[in-house]
Amino acid sequence: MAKNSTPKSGANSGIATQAGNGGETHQQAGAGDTAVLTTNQGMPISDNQNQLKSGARGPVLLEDFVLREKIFHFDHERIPERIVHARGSAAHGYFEAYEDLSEITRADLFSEKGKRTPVFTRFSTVAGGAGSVDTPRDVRGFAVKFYTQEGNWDLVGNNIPVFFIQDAIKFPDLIHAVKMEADRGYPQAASAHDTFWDFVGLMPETTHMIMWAMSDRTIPRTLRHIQGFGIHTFRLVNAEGKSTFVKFHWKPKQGLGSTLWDEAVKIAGADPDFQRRDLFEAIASGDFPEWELGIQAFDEEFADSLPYDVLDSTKIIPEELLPVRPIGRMVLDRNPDNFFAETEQVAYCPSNIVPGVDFSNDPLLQGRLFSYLDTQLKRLGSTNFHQIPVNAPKCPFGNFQRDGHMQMQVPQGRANYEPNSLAQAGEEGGPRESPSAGFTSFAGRAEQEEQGGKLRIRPESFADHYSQARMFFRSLDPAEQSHLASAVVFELSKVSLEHVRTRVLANLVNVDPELAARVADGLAMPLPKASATAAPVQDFDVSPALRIVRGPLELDTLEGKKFGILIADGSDAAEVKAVVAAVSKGGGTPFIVAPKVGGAKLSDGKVMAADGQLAGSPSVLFDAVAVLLSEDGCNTLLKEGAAVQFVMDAFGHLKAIGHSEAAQPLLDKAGVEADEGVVDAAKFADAAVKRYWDREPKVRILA
Ligand code: HDD
Repeated sequence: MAKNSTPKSGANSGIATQAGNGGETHQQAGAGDTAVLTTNQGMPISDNQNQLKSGARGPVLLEDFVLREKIFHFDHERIPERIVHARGSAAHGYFEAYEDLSEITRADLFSEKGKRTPVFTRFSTVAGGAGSVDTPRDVRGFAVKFYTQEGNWDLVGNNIPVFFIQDAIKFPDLIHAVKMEADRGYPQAASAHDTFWDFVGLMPETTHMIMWAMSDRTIPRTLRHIQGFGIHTFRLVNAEGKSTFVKFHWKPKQGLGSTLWDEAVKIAGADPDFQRRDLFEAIASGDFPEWELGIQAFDEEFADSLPYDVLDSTKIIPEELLPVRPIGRMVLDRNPDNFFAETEQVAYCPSNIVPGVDFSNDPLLQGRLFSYLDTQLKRLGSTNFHQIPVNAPKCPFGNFQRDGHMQMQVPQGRANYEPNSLAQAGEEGGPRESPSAGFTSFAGRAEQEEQGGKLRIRPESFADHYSQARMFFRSLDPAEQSHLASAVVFELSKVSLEHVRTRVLANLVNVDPELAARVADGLAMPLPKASATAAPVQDFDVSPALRIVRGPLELDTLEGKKFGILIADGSDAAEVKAVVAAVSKGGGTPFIVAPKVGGAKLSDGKVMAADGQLAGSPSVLFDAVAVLLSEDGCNTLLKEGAAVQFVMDAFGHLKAIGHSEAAQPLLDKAGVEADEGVVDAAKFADAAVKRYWDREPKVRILA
């Protein structure tokens, strides 16, 4: 063994300084800066490369406090990940009110037209761990922290307007059932397994949400293309104390978009961080995603007129029945500076509300009001988690709560109790309650108290589990209905317990006999009789607003989308440039793919650099592709599986394919058939604005 050398190093990497309480944290020095590397005690470090040893090749000394501090800190870097929604991506931004809403709420963020309130928004998957992939079939969390001038308001919703269960006491059962099975520790981030469907079959209240979960909603194209919902009925309360029921809706200005299942599975392999990367890159490039906040506002009389209970989180109020009124917009315009400090440590609590917002008696919401605060203590380790910059209010705040682990504030004086009369002695007396400006809970209706007594019951008005599931299924576009039926077949095919499959089928008969028959056929199982229902199933009017495919939020646009342009040596320079220009002009992002990342030599003799190598840039990463090859280039790529797959997947995923004439043999080899989505390179930008749903029966057998 060669003798160790003992190089000396003066490398300084950087130090972090933190502003005062509630301030923001900034990295102040990078490689090459002159700031001196120090220990956490501020002592300058002379050598960050070598431990302190007894002799050049001897053992390490316990005395090496520099080493011990560094390793000690490293050993404790991880904190418990969220039990649900562990994998998330977030961004800063602002909310801007469209109008003065003081008629229905005294909340300060809605008090005047144009008023801006900072936000921090975190999107997440639910079931997978923090290191799981971005594209499993799963609900997406949509949590917004509004830093209002009267405190933080957390609207902690999902991309689906209903929930699996009606009462919070079932949440641990639901989550245990969907997460990895207890003995084997798999499957990760997947609902396609025995225990989840066992729970679903036995809990018919999950049926409406199951329809959404098996629809294309749970395989979104990007996080920028999802809708958000507050789900529960909340209250907005004005200065006179008048309450209005509301449901909150976030509509993406980018439009709604989904993937196909085969595509989502392949993205997971090609880029496990696909959605995180997309959000980060879009914001970094100045393409700021935006959502419109809307409310469905209604009174008790309207609520009483509905054939379902507005306190039941498994129900929606169709937009056709009660339109969504836009009240503002959210723009996400800044990536976090540090993933851990912000995205990981952000602590949302549905119990964080502000004057002008209040809860309803929804039993799911009521349980959440306890759970989140409790969970933050376990995750962040201290009751002072509200002092972490991303969690701290941006308005002044103060009270007589003191001490605790990791207290960052340094309160002055003796006033740590109230009432006190220290001010009379010229000392600081501390803050006082404000009966006029402070939050007061909405008093509620007399009848609600009359229903009193301590009861563990599910109200009769929560009994219908199928009518809205039926409405949802029948509202979808036929393409989406096929995807949904196929998703149920896929998931149930992974269920090994036959009686579980049969029970789910029996529940599906109540939703829609034809859907149940399609699923039974897909499983090659007999169709059982309908299961018993607790309430008659009703035929509600369909709600076209619920569609993604050919629905009101599906936008035919290049904006905010990414397009893969496959080139190779000899590709026509003018043609490549024209396609790049057309895509860019429409607001899309062109991404050059070539066999080698250094690029390809085009017909004009110049090398065009690639954004990605073909093997690492499959077409699943793009919204549409252009294949611009010379005859020679095409001949070479005919022997490259990745090139054939690039085209084959684009076609199979119903994407537009623009191509040079010479690329035709590659298209033929990939099994591409002519249709309106397969076009000459010159027409690519026009064709690339959408997917070609009508192509699907040619490429896939669906249930
Ligand atoms: Fe929850 C996290 C959304 C019901 C208990 N939930 C969490 C997050 C979202 C939701 C988006 C992640 C927030 C973040 O980005 O940090 N949860 C919902 C929605 C629900 C819902 C839309 C129903 C309408 N949740 C729900 C119930 C309970 C919880 C009924 C417990 C009784 N949820 C939690 C939790 C989590 C959480 C365990 C995990 C980490 C955290 O809170 O901060 O407390």
